[in-house]
Amino acid sequence: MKHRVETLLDRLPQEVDGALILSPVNRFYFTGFSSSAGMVLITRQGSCFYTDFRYIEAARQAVTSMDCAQYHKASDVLVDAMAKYRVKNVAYEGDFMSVSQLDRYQKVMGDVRLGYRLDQEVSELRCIKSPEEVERIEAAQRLAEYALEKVLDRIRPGVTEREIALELEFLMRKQGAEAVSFDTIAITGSNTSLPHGVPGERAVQKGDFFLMDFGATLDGYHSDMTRTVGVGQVSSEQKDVYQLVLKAQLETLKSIRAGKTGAECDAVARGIIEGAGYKGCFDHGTGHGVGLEIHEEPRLSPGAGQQLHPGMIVTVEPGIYLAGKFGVRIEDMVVVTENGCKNLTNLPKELIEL
Ligand SMILES: [Mn+2]
Repeated sequence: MKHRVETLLDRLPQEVDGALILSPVNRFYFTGFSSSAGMVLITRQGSCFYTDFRYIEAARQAVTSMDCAQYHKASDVLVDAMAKYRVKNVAYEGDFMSVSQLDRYQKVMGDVRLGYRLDQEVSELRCIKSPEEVERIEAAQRLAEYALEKVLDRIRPGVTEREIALELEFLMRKQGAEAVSFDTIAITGSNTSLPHGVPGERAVQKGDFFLMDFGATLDGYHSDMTRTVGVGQVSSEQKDVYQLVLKAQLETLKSIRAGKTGAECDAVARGIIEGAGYKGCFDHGTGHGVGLEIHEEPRLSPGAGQQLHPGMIVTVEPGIYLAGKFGVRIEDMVVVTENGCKNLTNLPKELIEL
């Protein structure tokens, strides 16, 4: 955590004396402590985590990277804090603060200027994962895989989407997940053509696809995977589409390595899918970063000019969606290395016909 604080300070322009961190996810990133209320002040003269009565005792035990102090309201301590750490120009999270919140803080702080947006610097820090962060994400992924392997036995004609979604969530939580990464997608039949379909009362039928996109959260870190399976024998059209998505996914995985841009990797999947005549049937990005948030930098999408670096974790999740018929998506999570990538997803991807 100390290293993160120092790296952020190194990256901020010289004329900025400190950083005011208010978002829960970035507070957790810099302190390792999770709370619904708090404020992190990082400065060149020292750093402090401020929180209220509900959290202060736990924070004092958990936060080792900086001082801790109690407040009733953040606005009560802002002026003194800025004076104590001799801050005149403080960076803030432009992506997080609302216009009215920024206004309110600026009024309270008087002469101290909220003069620099630090979103870029924090995002660049967060998207390179330390070995410990990779381990946590892998551990979260193992929980999701455990759930999927168990739930495959339950997917049979008659069972509903909601039942499978709940079962996946129950199994992940029972195995130790602190939460699900996002609203579980477990859909079947023609619903599978909805990339973010919502599980409902629809029942599984023979010959349909069943698509599951889900993940677990562990120690604050997320996992993300998608598998599409056949319920009994599927049609030759379904098979062909599945094989094409799998090919796009495998080729994109092969293309990933440090130095490539997100757009270059995205173009591999898009080229294969559109080249086979499915233009317009794959209109979301090929992948995204995963970490303390389920969707974060970097992106694998058209126009994503950012280069990949070792330690970045991204998903690779091409799909083909045929409205009113069916859809297929296959998603793994990988960590970028110097010469390629390491797949953090262990489950097979060959078409399963249950
Ligand atoms: Mn995803």
